[in-house]
Amino acid sequence: MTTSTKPFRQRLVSVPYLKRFGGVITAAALTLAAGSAQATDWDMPTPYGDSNFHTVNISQFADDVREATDGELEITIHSSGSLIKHPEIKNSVRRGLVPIGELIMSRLANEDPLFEVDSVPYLASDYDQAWKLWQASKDLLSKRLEGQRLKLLFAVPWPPQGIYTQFAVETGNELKGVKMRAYNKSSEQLAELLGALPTQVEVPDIPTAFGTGRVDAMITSPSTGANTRAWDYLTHFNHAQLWLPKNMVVVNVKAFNSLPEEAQKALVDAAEAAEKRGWDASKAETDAKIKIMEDNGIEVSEPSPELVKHLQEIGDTMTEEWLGRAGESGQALLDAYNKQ
Ligand code: PCA
Repeated sequence: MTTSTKPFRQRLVSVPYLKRFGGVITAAALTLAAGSAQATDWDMPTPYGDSNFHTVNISQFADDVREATDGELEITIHSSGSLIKHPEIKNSVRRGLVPIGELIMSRLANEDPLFEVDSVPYLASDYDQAWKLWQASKDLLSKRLEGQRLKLLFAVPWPPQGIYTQFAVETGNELKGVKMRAYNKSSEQLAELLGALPTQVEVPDIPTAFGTGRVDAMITSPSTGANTRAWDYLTHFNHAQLWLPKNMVVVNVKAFNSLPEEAQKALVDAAEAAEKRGWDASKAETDAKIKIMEDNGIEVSEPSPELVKHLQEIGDTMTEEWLGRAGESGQALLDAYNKQ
């Protein structure tokens, strides 16, 4: 964990919490005791690694905030779940253990199906559709988060999701009984409907999960495939373009409100720039990472008509099932999306 060396910094992480994570608390405790805090240090956990384009994007976001506030607001990124593990990031921000954090939106599917709308197969499977879906869902999702005293700063999609295997996938029937790595409710459900055996594995744990035989296949993007060196344990990538799940950056409302007005503005402005930059980076990432995989011997293919049909049928079942859970708000969201 990184500890600020600058004096007079105020940490919004509770001391027992820092202790639990083995942090050095003396400087922070002294600073608070001195009561002379002039600038603010924020710890920002993310589940993803340093080289990932999302992490590069939030690092730039942190730089922009530092620059715009003249160093008054310093955001320190803690990547790969090193400070807080993915399943705890949202609640840690909510409870104020950390003021800000990044997580994948669809991870909140169990508390509210609306957060999973970006992971329903073939509902929005290219960047234009994903953007429209985001415009149609942004206010609704922001309101839900506000109810938890969280402010949604921005959201950026991963490249379209596909299927990684150790053999060619022609119809999808080959996936029966295969141990499939999943990362949210939809990927788990999709794997089940394909007859595969899903297991949730966080990105930093992917190489070990393959190395130890916990999984033999995975659903993810070209981005995560290349970042986790898929070629070390897999041979095929089917670019099925199922959905584009989004990461979001949320901030604790109390922490946000405690900032001086200029810093609040700096944060919101930097967030707006980060969202735009992130969407562009995501688009560029798709082709760049597919090329890296091909260069490393992964056979990349487009889905056959049989596979598309199979996946679309599953997509229809999942859309219906999702609507059943999401109810009227889900229908309103779909209507707003279809009007875009
Ligand atoms: N990478 C993340 C989320 C989606 C993606 O492309 C993962 O595989 O967990």
